[in-house]
Amino acid sequence: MNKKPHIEPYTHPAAGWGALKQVAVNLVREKVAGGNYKTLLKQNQPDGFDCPGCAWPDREHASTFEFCENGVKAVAAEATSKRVRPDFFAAHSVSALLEQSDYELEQHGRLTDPMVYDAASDKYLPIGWDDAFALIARHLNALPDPNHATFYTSGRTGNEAAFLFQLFVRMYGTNNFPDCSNMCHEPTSRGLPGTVGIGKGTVTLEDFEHADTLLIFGQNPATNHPRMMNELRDCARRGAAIVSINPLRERGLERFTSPAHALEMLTGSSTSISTLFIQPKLAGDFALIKAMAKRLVERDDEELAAGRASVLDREFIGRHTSGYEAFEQDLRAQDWEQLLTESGVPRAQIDQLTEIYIKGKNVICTWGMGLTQHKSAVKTIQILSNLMMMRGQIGRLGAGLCPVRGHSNVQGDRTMGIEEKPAKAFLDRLQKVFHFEPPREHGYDTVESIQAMLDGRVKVFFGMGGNFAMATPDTPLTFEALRNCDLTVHVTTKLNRSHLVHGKEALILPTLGRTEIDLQNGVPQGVTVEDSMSMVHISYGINKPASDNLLSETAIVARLAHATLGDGQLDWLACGADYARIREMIEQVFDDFHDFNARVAHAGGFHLRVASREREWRTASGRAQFVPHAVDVDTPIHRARARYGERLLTLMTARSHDQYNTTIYGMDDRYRGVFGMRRVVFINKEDLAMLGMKDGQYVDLVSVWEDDVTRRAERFLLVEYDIPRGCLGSYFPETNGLVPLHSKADIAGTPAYKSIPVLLELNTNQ
Ligand SMILES: Nc1nc2c(c(=O)[nH]1)N[C@H]1C(S)=C(S)[C@@H](COP(=O)(O)OP(=O)(O)OC[C@H]3O[C@@H](n4cnc5c(=O)[nH]c(N)nc54)[C@H](O)[C@@H]3O)O[C@H]1N2
Ligand SMILES: Nc1nc2c(c(=O)[nH]1)N[C@H]1C(S)=C(S)[C@@H](COP(=O)(O)OP(=O)(O)OC[C@H]3O[C@@H](n4cnc5c(=O)[nH]c(N)nc54)[C@H](O)[C@@H]3O)O[C@H]1N2
Ligand SMILES: [Mo]
Repeated sequence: MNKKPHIEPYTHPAAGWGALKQVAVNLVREKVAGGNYKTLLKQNQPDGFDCPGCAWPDREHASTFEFCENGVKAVAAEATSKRVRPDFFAAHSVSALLEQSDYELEQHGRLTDPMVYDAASDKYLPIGWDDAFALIARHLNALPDPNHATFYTSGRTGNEAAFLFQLFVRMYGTNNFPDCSNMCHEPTSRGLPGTVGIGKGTVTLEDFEHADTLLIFGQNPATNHPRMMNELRDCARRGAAIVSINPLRERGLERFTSPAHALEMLTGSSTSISTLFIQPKLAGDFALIKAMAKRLVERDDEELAAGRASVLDREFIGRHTSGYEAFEQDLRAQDWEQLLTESGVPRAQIDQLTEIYIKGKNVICTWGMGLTQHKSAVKTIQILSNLMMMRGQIGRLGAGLCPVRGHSNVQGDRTMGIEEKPAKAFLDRLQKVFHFEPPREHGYDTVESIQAMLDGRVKVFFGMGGNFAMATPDTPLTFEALRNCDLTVHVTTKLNRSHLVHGKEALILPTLGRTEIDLQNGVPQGVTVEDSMSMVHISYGINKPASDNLLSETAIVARLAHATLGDGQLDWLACGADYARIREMIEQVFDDFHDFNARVAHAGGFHLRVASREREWRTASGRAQFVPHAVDVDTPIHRARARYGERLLTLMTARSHDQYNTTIYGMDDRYRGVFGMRRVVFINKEDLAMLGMKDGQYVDLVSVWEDDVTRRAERFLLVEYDIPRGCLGSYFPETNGLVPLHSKADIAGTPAYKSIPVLLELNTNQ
């Protein structure tokens, strides 16, 4: 395991034995307590717990191997036998801990007790739970305006805790709900309502069984959603056309051996996944999709002129949509040259891709962070849904839109009201059910919260999970923002840097993970989650909690609300003692959750109705909406390139195979052939030549922005890679300091983590 860092191109199919070997490695490394191996067999089973890994749904009758390598890592990380106890903090000052890497910090294990920061000794000291809640309540109640506090949520929080959290925060008086979604699929959530009326995907797993064509945009499922690979494999075996659209030739999207299929493992056979691999420039997807739409119109003209059937679904367009004519006019007026330049995809490939799309009777398009973390992300998602609407590929069996979410309950948290721009109808309902006046003005999202902390407009930061300091952009500025607070609080399972970059006063509140038994008054409680395809199910932990002094997230919210607001409006402690009570409250607020307790008791849970899936369009016009958009040709990247010429490159930051967001499990990125290191930057061969640099040299990455700040990330190894010219790839969070706080997606505010204009400077300490 401790081989020297090296690059070694991966030539095997993704998953397979390599993945199973990693499973064993993780169990050993985490010293998972003996009994806990059974944890893995209960993962994503009808009577087990929901995997905290990702938001991909589960087959109802999952095989016992319906866990995946990276799910195992997530579970093993939680089930570790290592502990961070008060004596650990007694031995390490905060300044000393700050010297450790993110990897080291997480490796110390599970937090066992609530801790409070002591400025005199620069150490965290134990504190009782009641005292911790009293401290937070004192701060919150002393603020002149509830908007001076901000409440972050990372997407692992279950529905019950999330619902109670938003209710507490709104009763307290603010809509300041930054969340990980702001950094993730926000452009999906903001883009889709404008076209199909609702910001969620329209497919279920059943649709994958009927699809004959899949378009996979900007996603690396072999690493980030390994269970999706089984779906892709089955589609490929059935002869479906699968096209990957990704600047990097991701190995997992080429060939795959399923660890869930014993025969494949034994015979060493694998399935070829992608029929076609299209490599646009970074952020070139908008132009590419627009080019497909334009080509579709041209092809339609040709077919009609030849007396053949239209390649558009004119019936769907006529009956279900609005705005098609203006959209088509815009496509006709669009200059081809611009589309080719901006997408970086040759005309022949665009034609080929469009033919595949036309041939598809049932097309599903999926997308991940490759589409959302760019300036023009909202437009991109809108034009993608418009492309699908042109052929009626939404709202019928085997076809539709499939945004692939990240955190296991990020979609559910949003459904529950973790939303800084809540809908009026939702607030009206809260008001009616709970008899209080909810705040109406929009709150701060993630980037706005950072700015508000910097400006002193926010003085209290409360984090329900996550690693705010490292996941967000402009790292030094974010650190300054957190340090500017009077109080920072983190509800968390493990130690991370956010706990060390703290306000004047600070608390660490340790919580149960989803794999652990959650007893309230001696009764085991389940928590519900909603996956990426709107399936809601209940999850019961099966492991003994990491410490006797942990509280569940729900109990933490209940006791904090009790301490801050008292019981005048709601009996908070009673809610925290029986989660079924919270589910009853949820069903009063959301019609879709009727009979919640009864329906969720059914194995496999239930599907939340997604109106667009049934061709009910909740848009202003009541129809699915075509929205013409121009190609952006004056973005910060364009302007930087005008200034620096071809030396200016665009950097994207993605996940390695050995990390869960800011949690680094190990130093390898197996499928991309990187071993024992993370500070690498993938670069095209011709760009190396153009810069006069060589594979194996070290460089500093310097981002270019329209302010006077120098943002630099030092000493990255150049790795020649199959990536388009002008594009670079690296990992997050090492590179987050390069992302300017105000470089973000229009409308959605998502940091443009995959569009960073950078220059490379040789690092002379070779
Ligand atoms: N094991 C593991 N699982 C995870 C996570 C994890 O960290 N580890 N994170 C979870 C979370 S929160 C999320 S959001 C998901 C993320 O899952 P993904 O959406 O797969 O996220 P990324 O690793 O950021 O990689 C995105 C892919 O987009 C490609 N890409 C980059 N820029 C562009 C572009 O401009 N156009 C196109 N077409 N492609 C581009 C990259 O090459 C990469 O293959 O995974 C979830 N699951
Ligand atoms: N440069 C760059 N930056 C990015 C991205 C990128 O692609 N590039 N991706 C963005 C995306 S998509 C996302 S979603 C964000 C992720 O941002 P976050 O959600 O804030 O970060 P995570 O790394 O997932 O959080 C990990 C921490 O969560 C805590 N934790 C784990 N399980 C639990 C639990 O059950 N309960 C509680 N309370 N805490 C728990 C642990 O302490 C762990 O340290 O990062 C974003 N940042
Ligand atoms: Mo995410």
